[in-house]
Amino acid sequence: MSVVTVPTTPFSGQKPGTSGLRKKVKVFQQKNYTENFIQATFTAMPGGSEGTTIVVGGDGRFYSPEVSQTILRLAAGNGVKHVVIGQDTILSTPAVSALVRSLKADGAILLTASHNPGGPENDFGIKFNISNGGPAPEDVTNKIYAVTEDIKEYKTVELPDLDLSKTGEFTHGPLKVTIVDSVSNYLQLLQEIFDFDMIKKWLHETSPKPSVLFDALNGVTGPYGRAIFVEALGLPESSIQNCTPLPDFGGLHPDPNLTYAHTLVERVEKENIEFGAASDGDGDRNMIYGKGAFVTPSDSVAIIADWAEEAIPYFKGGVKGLARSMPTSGAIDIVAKARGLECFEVPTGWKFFGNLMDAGRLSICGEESFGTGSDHIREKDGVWAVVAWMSILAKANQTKPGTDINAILLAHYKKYGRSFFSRYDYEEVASEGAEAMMAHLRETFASSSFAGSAHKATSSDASFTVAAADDFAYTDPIDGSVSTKQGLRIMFTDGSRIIFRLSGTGSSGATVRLYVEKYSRNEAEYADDAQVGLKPLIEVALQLSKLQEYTKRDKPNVIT
Ligand code: VG1
Ligand code: CO
Repeated sequence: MSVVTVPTTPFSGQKPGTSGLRKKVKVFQQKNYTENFIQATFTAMPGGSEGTTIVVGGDGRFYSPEVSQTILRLAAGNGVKHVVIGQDTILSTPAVSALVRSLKADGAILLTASHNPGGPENDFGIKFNISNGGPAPEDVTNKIYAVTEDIKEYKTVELPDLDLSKTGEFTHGPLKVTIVDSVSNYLQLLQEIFDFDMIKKWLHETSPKPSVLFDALNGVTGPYGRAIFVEALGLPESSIQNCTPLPDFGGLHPDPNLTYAHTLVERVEKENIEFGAASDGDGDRNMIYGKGAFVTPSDSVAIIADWAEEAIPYFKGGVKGLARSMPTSGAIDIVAKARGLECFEVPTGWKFFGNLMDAGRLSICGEESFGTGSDHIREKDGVWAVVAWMSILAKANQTKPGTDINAILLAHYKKYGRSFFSRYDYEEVASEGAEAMMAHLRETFASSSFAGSAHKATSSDASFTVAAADDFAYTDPIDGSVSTKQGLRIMFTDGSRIIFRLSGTGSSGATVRLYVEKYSRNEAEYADDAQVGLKPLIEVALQLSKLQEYTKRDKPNVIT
């Protein structure tokens, strides 16, 4: 079977965003659209695609079966030697990262739009990961984009569809294809990281037994949830829900937060469930929610970092360093300081953590967007975070039986203070309005009188004085690469912050993200609702940005 060169013409806008190329399914279905992007990925692969081994997986969303076959054909056309692919293409994003690392593969292609809804009318996505198992850094994604801009042909081998439903080794034209079980490699990794026996003791030998509910939101983590919670930890079938991956996620928006994972929240509250958790479409996000206790992701990573050495065998030898994305609250910085660890602040997107991990300077990190993880792989890892929290509870219960999520949170606040944090998302606003608002803020920042100016809330006497304002830029401490325009931030003299960013994961229009943070050492406030404490700051943010005027929106779509 010979390689065929097919002429094509470029499509505009094939620029990977925060986490790959995400567009409506209909956009990917255009003739040659997907082929162009995959060809550009092979062309831009560091070291080239000839003779390589690549991993292919995804969340099983609509259009994945077709694109999997396209990838096999173009991989053959581009001289790839070996493709390792999940059964029915199902592999969570963390499982792909783990496989790349354990097989020492040269890279991976992930078919996912993460937490974005799926189905013929919704989103599809393609993401390239490099040989460390992490998302391609900006120099690679920029190269992919540059290739798509003047692509003239793609290389393919006219192969029939390969049946991906059975595991095993196959010869497919010039390719060796290994179809792997979706779960086993990843499950083995988690069993090496955590003390499953300790968790089992807590689950089965505490009286009364703590109840658990895991919700996969019909995304990719269903089979992982069943293997871990039901089969390995011996929990009843009723402790998992929505655990069959569906191409359209059963119509759900597979994003684990209080808005989209509300059936989990309702069951936890109604059935007095101690430990609830959810993950997103591709399995890299997580939400931890116990009865009356929502753990904000910024607190979650700080608490995991604080407990890691004690509760998780993987970290027994010590934690190397900590990190967070810029908008994430400073709760983890406080833990780092107390423990004498380095702490890094990187731009939004998991790709920025990879170099630090590869250099041995980072063990645990997180993003406010329900992303938590460690250097066991190079992606954030939803199920890992859930098992990390179970480990913390199991450990805490050894010395203090009855410790629940709320108790862990309050103990943490008492020790370190509380960082109140919230994010407002204004989705699908007109791009021009969103850009104009950002331009207005940049102009405001440029004025010499902005630093030092005081801003009063509308509904109270609270007032905030600007200490500094900037457009966040990051220089990677390992390779020196510079990323600019990563979010507009205003720091106030009391340590509070307001940040504005435009999302890089949407598939149409613009999404404005507004992040607010306020730190408190006042014990009387620790149990407060974050929305109440942050209200004055949000009012100031809306005034300063003129958000309502520019976006014509008086309410966010989602508050987290
Ligand atoms: C969002 C989050 C970011 C996260 C990214 C990918 O990006 O804010 O923290 O890394 O999604 O997550 P943005 O540019 O839309 O703000 V996932 O679960 O989509 O891979
Ligand atoms: Co995701």
